[in-house]
Amino acid sequence: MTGRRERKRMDLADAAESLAQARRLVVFTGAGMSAESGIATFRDAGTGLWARFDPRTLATPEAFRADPALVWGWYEWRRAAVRRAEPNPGHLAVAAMAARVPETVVITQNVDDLHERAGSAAPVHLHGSLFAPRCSACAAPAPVPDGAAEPGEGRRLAPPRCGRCAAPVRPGVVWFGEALPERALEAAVEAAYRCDVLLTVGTSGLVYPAAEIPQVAARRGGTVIQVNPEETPLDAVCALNLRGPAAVVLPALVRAAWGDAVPA
Ligand code: BJW
Ligand code: ZN
Repeated sequence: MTGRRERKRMDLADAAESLAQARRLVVFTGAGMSAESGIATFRDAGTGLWARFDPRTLATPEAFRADPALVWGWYEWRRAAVRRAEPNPGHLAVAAMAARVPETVVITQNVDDLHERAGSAAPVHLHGSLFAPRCSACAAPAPVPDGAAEPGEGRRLAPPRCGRCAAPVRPGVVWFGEALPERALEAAVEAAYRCDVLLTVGTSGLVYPAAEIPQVAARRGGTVIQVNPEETPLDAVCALNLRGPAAVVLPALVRAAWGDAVPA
């Protein structure tokens, strides 16, 4: 009989073999990717943002219209936390994969910049970015505030005004009920369509259309491998489920695939 530990080791070896042979790789990430950098996820019990804050009053266009200072203050607080955070060994492992697989596309639902800071040059940001504020009326890009006026948790802060039309500036993220950025979604679907391996990391797979991306890869015959300490609805489309934290499993995967260390 195969013990659980032995099964886990074999799954890692199988995943590493797929990775080492991949010519076109997609790494699809969610909030769990940045959890070990100290950035809260959304839906983890107790620690997730949605356990402490109501998404209806913070992450919808209606919420911003009703109380722009509440919403802007919340996102300024979160951007400050991201600025203080550092990429974790999982982010570094993703960059290391891109250096080894001929064609790698990193697709993230995260609004932080930790993939970029770890060396993944141009991740596709499906849900926008904390570092791309824009006008809520004319969509003109607005400067990223320097963070000097960092509000505390839950504190209101009036948003700056657009330099072109004076309407309030909004966070450059995708709220519930809003369309995803067209070019990002197209690039993500195309990469999923073409890849031979898709690694889905740290996402609950509950938010659509992003959750379609691993499903597209699976339907097209790509090998989908999941890294997550918990079960998710994506288990069903995954050939291999590596249960564990991203900052541990991803470096182990790189070592098993290419036999060299990930720069720490
Ligand atoms: C670890 C770990 C470790 C922990 N290592 N792993 C019913 C059915 C289907 C769809 C809908 C529906 N009703 C409404 C919808 C649509 C809606 C939706 O999907 N809702 C569902 C929640 C039901 N979707 C939308 O509204 C989207 N837009 C849309 O559909 O537009 C249609 C349209 C078309 C044309 C014109 C107009 C409209 C937009 C969705 C936007 C999502 N926005 C957010 C906020 C972004 C800004 C911000 O940061 O504030 O995006 S919500 C939030 O969820 C955020 C995330 O990117 C997203 C996904 O979350 P993620 O990353 O998966 O995190 P968690 O917390 O859920 O999971 C963390 C995982 O990590 C867990 O599995 C842990 O186990 C794991 N983990 N530690 C590895 N160390
Ligand atoms: Zn404007």
